[in-house]
Amino acid sequence: MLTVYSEDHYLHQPEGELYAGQLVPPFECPKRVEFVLDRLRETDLGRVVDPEAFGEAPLERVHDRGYLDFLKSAWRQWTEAGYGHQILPTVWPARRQRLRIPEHIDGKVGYYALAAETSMVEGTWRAALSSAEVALTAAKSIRDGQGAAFGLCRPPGHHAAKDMYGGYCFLNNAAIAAQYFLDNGADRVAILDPDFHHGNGTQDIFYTRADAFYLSLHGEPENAFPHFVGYADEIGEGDGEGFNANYPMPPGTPFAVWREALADALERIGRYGPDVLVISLGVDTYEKDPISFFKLTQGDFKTYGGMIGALGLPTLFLMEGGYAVEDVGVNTVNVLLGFADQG
Ligand code: 5XA
Ligand code: ZN
Repeated sequence: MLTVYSEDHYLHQPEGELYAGQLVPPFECPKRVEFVLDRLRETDLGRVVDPEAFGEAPLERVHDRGYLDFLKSAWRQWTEAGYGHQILPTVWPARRQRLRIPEHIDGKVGYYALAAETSMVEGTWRAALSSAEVALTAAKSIRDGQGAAFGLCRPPGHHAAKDMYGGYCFLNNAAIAAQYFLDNGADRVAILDPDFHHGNGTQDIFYTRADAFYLSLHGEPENAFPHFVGYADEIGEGDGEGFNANYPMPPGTPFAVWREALADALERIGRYGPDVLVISLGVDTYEKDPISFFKLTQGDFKTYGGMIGALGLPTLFLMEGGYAVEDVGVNTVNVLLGFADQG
């Protein structure tokens, strides 16, 4: 299986993350990707190649132009205001306030941010753009006939909505890739999101559409980020009704329960009959993950990779979360190996 990877992710290294009342070293860090690369090489899964340039046109297919301009210029505006270190939101449009985009960078950051744990630095835009190009290059290889590919994306993407960043995400790599398939010959795409967190951004982007079926297995919003979305009764709207499926699960969920949800999701994907499947591959469902509460073991990742492979669909895997850093490589590659064994 081909892997696409860019060193540009090193440009995004915020100083700290707001977590549990303090600034801590970011959970979402370059080491995660280093462990995945090491494991890919150890297991000889396939070639690792650089991404191609795609420019901004594929991003504009799923994100607002004003949002993209904000991401591109945020660091300049931040430093022109006399600020430094890293961009952090401090104010939001709260209930009964106006949804107008303010002039001051503090207001703009609050307008476009959905959470405060996600800092931006000077290289964030370049890293996010390269991450999207990693996804697009892997998608292109599938469009050109490969059965599967892996985009080792960093930063991740599934929380990024049309016009919001947060949850460590800036550009929605899975949505950009799914739209790329639709713009290049596919009639229907399914996006399966087994990351521990609900992919609010992907849901947001495709919620009223029938050409992309989004299915997410995640920690229930009562107890897990992003907290205000991801309930089972969110089934899509308008033309999209019936093409959004959420499987929220409680703290302590073991693989035996989780795999039932996955089996149901896979069955629905099979009935939908997509031309291609995009997987938001987060491995923060792992029992040792420091910010999550499911109980999957290392072997479970291989098992569920095999379940996905049994569908027999062209499949694009894109890296999302996973923070038990030293085990992220084994867990991620286990999914790919399980898939390849079945494929
Ligand atoms: O999939 N999303 C993540 O792993 C990010 C969660 C951020 C929680 N503050
Ligand atoms: Zn996650």
